[in-house]
Amino acid sequence: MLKITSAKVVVTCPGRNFVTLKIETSDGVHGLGDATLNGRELAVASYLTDHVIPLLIGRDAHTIEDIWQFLYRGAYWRRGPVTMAAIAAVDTALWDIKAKVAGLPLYQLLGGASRGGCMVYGHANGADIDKTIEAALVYQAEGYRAIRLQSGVPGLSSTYGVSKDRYFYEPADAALPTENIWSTEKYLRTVPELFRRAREALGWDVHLLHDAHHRLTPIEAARLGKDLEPYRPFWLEDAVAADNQANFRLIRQHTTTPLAVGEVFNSIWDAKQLIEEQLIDYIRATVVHAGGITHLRRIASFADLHNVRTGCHGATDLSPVCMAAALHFGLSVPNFGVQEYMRHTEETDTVFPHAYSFDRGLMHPGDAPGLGVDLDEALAAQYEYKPAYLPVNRLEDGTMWNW
Ligand code: GCO
Ligand code: MG
Repeated sequence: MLKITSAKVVVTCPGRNFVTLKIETSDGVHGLGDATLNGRELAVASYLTDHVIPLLIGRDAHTIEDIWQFLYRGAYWRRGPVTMAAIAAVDTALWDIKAKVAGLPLYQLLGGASRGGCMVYGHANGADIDKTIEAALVYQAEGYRAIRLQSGVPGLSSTYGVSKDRYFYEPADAALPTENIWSTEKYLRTVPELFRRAREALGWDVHLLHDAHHRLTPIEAARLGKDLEPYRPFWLEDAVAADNQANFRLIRQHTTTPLAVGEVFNSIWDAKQLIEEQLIDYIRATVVHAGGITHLRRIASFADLHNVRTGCHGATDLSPVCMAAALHFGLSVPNFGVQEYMRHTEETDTVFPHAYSFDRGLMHPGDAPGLGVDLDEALAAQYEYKPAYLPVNRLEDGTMWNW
């Protein structure tokens, strides 16, 4: 038996907030799990410290599935982003430990590599179409095979996906939520033109993606999907909120543009109808927000039966610990689609030294035993937690809308 002897939560803010669980064992081997929930970080930190860590001490670190079931069924209050991020952190840390004990990179325990690397997409954005294309050309020159395009919308002073910095996009930018103004009409006039111009400038050999960030109604999303068809997008992401999974039926009936959704999903049940009815093409659920590697594998296996491929969320609010886990998972899973990759800042990368790397549009988790990521605790302690919220959206008449 490999006893869990201690566990602790480290909250650090090297440019942005991260919550990390560290589990230690009787053999001196430790494991890490990401528990970051953007804008609600301390809720997960408390859930872990006050309600989960006391349950872990003395358990066998090798019994990953049993501990997952214990934390899921044993909470009685199932699911939800806070609970599932906490379970994910435990699960990821335990996989890290198991792989370190085996002396193997985690992907070897998940069945081994199914491909040479994971195709990733980068984020090209700009205040207008010209600037977005300019940014996309830089990504293309760097070897990216897939690029997400987001552009400012004429008449709107700010919108989702458009960054103040050329390379780093950080939407959780204020101690209280910033208010953005949204107009679907203005937005729907801009995106097809963005894609037309992008195909002209970038050609047809690169995959182009777009995120509508939950702002459309199903019929509006159907129209956008149709308008984008001539430019063959890789996917249209989060066209509508999926609280009601049946929303996607209407979109599906009208367009062949591939659909991706699920970065906010925390369980297989959030995606059951979407997958079973083949209403989507890519599932965006990721390690930290969907119950860890154990649960994400279950979602991916179910998706595989229905021709749905993975497209894990990989924004900057997911720490390098999650990124590493996602790459081990992505390298091994048969129905891998693409992995999102938003570069972390240098400060973040130094707090979390890691073995994963980027080469000509593909990422590899590296061959260090375990996840191949560590946490420099002394450095982490120098970056104190800073409250930060994601923005909110209002329509031009003041009505609250989805951000
Ligand atoms: C994406 C996402 C992010 C989210 C962010 C919220 O596709 O990468 O939509 O940009 O907005 O992760 O915390
Ligand atoms: Mg998104």
